[in-house]
Amino acid sequence: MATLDKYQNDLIEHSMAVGALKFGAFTLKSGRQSPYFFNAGLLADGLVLDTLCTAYAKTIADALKAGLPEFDILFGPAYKGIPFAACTALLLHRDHGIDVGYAYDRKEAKDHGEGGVTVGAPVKDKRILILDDVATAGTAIRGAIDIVKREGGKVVGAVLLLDREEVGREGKSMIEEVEGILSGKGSVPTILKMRHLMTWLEQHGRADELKSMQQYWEQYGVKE
Ligand code: OMP
Repeated sequence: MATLDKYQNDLIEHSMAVGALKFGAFTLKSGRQSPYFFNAGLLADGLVLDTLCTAYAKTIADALKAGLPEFDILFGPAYKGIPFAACTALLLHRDHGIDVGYAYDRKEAKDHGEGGVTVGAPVKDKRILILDDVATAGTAIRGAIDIVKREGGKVVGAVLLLDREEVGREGKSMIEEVEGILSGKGSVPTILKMRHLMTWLEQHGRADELKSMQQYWEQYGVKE
């Protein structure tokens, strides 16, 4: 079983308190039937935003020390990524002395005023770290990578809230597939993995939910 650090445990518990992390029966975007679902859109009050963005900032700072390439701008895909990227940029500055810009995309392109698809720090010719929430098969994160590339940015990596540790679109682990199109191993650090949620369930004696998670892992989990 994976060990849980305090910041990871806090994030799981605060996410459950606001109903963002639920155990039950859910149909995913990919059509997979999942025993849990993480709706990051519900991480929407001061306390949980503090917990989340503290965890994002720590994960990024640790990854930089471990070899994640340096970057200029944190890119939070619309809509959910916008407040998360802004607050994380603030905490990187305040708590870690790491100064980066932040940017995000518009869902509808604008053809007047300043125009363009992205808002915030200009991404053209800059090194970009994408900040995303949940990744299952990797479709959403690939979409964000494409947006940044089209705008002339160089995506060096992506930080995730939750890696569901599932098989990706090419039949390998989703993380390996996405690392392969970014800067290689270590370029997609994550705050939580599915195994951390299983540790939490075990520590809280929630045997039935843990069993459903194990069965799901057998079916769609990454085989090590
Ligand atoms: P992929 O695009 O397959 O990686 O799935 C990630 C997306 O699925 C997220 O951006 C969400 O839209 C949604 N999702 C969640 O938000 N939470 C989950 O626990 C699972 C999914 C999902 O549908 O796979």
